[in-house]
Amino acid sequence: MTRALIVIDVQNDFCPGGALAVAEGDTIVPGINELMSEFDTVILTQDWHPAGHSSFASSHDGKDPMQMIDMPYGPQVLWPDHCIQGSHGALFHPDLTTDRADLIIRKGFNPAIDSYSAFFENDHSTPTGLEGYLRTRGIENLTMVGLATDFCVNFSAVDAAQLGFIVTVLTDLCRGIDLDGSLLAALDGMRDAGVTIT
Ligand code: VGL
Ligand code: ZN
Repeated sequence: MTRALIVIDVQNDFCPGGALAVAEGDTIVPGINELMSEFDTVILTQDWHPAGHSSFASSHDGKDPMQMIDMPYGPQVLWPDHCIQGSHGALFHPDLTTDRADLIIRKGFNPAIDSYSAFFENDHSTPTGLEGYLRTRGIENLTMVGLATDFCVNFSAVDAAQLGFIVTVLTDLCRGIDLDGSLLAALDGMRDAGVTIT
């Protein structure tokens, strides 16, 4: 069975010193680089927002980062400005091996909708195209690593499992944000969706 490694959002803004830093986010980079040699196909995802994106607290009067807001597609956490297209923060961590990537999929570019998942925007219906890419290449088995465990890794893994892919998340090579218990909830949700967690 054809397998792919999907490396989620290992970008400067999610690493220490970045705008939405995940604790120890940078420590997973060497392990991810080593793991790439075990896969024929490596895919990277890149959070890629236009300035003024609707998921930024700064785009909403009187709102602070980490507050919730109701969007037409459901509840949405408001984030600090991060991963702005073309910015240093949106670049991959400088030590991440990017040469092995067959595909770099960018997400979150729609100003009105956030996109945690590599498969669908947060309306859970607008596709990114990744499903078609994988299916047309005959890839059925996915291993996911990266940032953040409880947001983009979680949403990507659950969507992939629901689409019928065989999904494993290697938690040693992920780090989480953990907002109000979101890390444990994400691990439970991924298991419930049929994702193998190691
Ligand atoms: C992410 C929050 C906002 C992630 C992206 O990569 O997990 N989290 N944008
Ligand atoms: Zn984002």
